[in-house]
Order: sequence, then C-alpha cells, then structure tokens
Amino acid sequence: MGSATPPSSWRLRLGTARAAFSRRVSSALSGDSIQEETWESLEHALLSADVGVDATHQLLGDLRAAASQSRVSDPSQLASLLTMAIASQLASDDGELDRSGSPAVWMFVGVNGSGKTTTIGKLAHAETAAGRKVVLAAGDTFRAAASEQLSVWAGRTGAGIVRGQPGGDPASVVYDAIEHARAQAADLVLIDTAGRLHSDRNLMSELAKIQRVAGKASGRLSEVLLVLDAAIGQNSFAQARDFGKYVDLTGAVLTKLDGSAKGGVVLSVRSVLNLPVKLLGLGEGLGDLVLFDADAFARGILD
Ligand SMILES: Nc1nc2c(ncn2[C@@H]2O[C@H](COP(=O)(O)OP(=O)(O)OP(=O)(O)O)[C@@H](O)[C@H]2O)c(=O)[nH]1
Ligand SMILES: [Mg+2]
Repeated sequence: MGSATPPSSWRLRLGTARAAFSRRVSSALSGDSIQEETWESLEHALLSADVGVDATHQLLGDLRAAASQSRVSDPSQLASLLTMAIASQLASDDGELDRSGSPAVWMFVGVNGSGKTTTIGKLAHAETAAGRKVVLAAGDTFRAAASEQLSVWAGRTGAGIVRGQPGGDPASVVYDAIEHARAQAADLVLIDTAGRLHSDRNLMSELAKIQRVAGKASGRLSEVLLVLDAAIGQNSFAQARDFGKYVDLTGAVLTKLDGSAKGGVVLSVRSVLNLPVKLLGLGEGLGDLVLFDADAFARGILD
C-alpha cells in the first residue's frame, strides 16, 4: 500500500476520476494563447470536477502567480504548473496513519454504504502483509449481515475478529476487541461501525459512546477516520460536518475514486472540512487502497 505505488499506477487506478478531470482541464487549456477566457474555462473545469469554490480560487491564484513568474504564454504549459499547484496545495496531507499505542486503535465512521467495511478489509490485508497483527472489532451490531461481512474479510486477510450478539451494544464489543488485542499483543485494532445518518441523534450519540469506551480500553485510539464516498462528492460534506460534532475526527478516507467523475473532491476535503485525506479507495479489490500521496495524486489525476 501507499508510497511504494508508482505514479503510473495511480494514473491507471484513478480511472474515471482521472479521465473526467484531465478531459475538463485539457479542453479548458486548448486555446492558442492565455486569455481571460482561459482562466474562466479553467475555473469552470475545476468547479465541475468538484474542486470546490475556495480550493479553486486558491489554485487559480497560485497558478496565475506561477504563470507570470515563469512567463508562460501557451495554455498547454499551464497543465504542468497546475499539477504542481495541486501537489503543493495538498502537500500537508501527506503523512502516515498514527500507529502509536499497543495496540493502536483506528475507528471508521460514515454514512451507510460509504465504504467503511471494505476499507477495513483492505487495510487489514495491507497491515497483515506487512507483518503486523490485526484484530477487527465488529462494532456494526445493527445490520444482521454486517459482522458476517467483516468475518469474510478477517478470513481473507488472516486478521482476528471479535464479534458481539446481533443487536448488542457496539461499545462493549469494541472494548472487548481492544482488550483481546492487548492480551494477544496485537499491533492494531480496526473498529467497524454501522452506517448512520448524521441526522439520527441517537445513533450519533452511540458513536460518541463507542469513541469514549474505546478511549478507556488498553491501547490508544489514535485515528478516527471519516469514510466519504467520492462519487457523491461535496454533497456528502453536510453529513461530514455533523460527524465531527460527535467524534474527534483525525482524517478522511475517500472511497470509490475509481468510479467518480468528481476527483476534485479530494481538494475540497481539506479546504472545506479541514481534514487531511489519509487514504484513497481505488476499487473493490484487496489491493485497492493507497495511502494518500499529494504528488502521486496530482500527477495521476492530470498528467
Ligand atoms: N469501486 C469501488 N467500490 C467500493 C470502494 N469501496 C467500497 N466499495 C463498494 O461500496 C459498497 C459499500 O461498501 P461497504 O464497505 O459495505 O460500505 P459500508 O460503509 O461498510 O456500508 P454500511 O456498513 O452499510 O454502512 C460495496 O459494494 C463495496 O464493494 C472503492 O474504493 N471503489
Ligand atoms: Mg459496513
């Protein structure tokens, strides 16, 4: 997973996101000279790729400055400057997941179907392959098939799993899973939670309780990751803000980027939600999760 993935592979795996983004940008930059219209078309291209108003204006500001400094006159030359501007705007998102704690505990939250369980499965694969001992906590006791789905991932990846009773208290499953992981000297606990609507106050309070209980168990709750479906784009952000009112989010995971025409949403997560993007989901397979890398992303989506 992550930095070992070459940029050419990102290019392929960004799929629809890359195709839509680069097509919009190259059509905006197809003229003979840089006119005011060039900037307008580029602004339109970025907004329609869901880059978001603030991030678009910041990018265009950086790009105008870079273009005048390097005396660029041909619109096609703006593309490589744009790649650099995107990479530098996202550079602060580069980073590792926080592994401190024995075990380190990472919790995944988000609306129904955003990709939480699949992300956990892929991550379990990458972590066990790297020689770490992983325990999955089946904190989705709400949906009947949920812990079955997680068990399948545990079986595929060699991770351990702790499950509770259907309809049981998810916080106590999570507590047991962390204590079990501690007793087994596991390195990492991945907590799956039920999908929930941000407007359901009871379910959102339950999430706060899971976080509280996970924080009291042995080990350290070092990541609380909001899983967002990139295909929905910025429309999912209203929900995201509400999750942040109940739990202390440390970052975002953007899934389904492989099938999204709104790849620009990666840029608006930072500017609108003030969360670093930590992981990207680029498909449904075991290997389709990458650690966020600003440079690889910028080149992959545009070059
Ligand atoms: N193409 C693609 N599909 C994905 C990706 N991540 C998840 N999916 C698919 O999205 C669907 C929902 O994924 P889940 O992992 O079950 O989502 P969830 O958030 O756990 O759903 P609930 O538990 O019901 O809230 C599944 O069909 C996944 O295979 C991705 O990065 N790319
Ligand atoms: Mg799930």
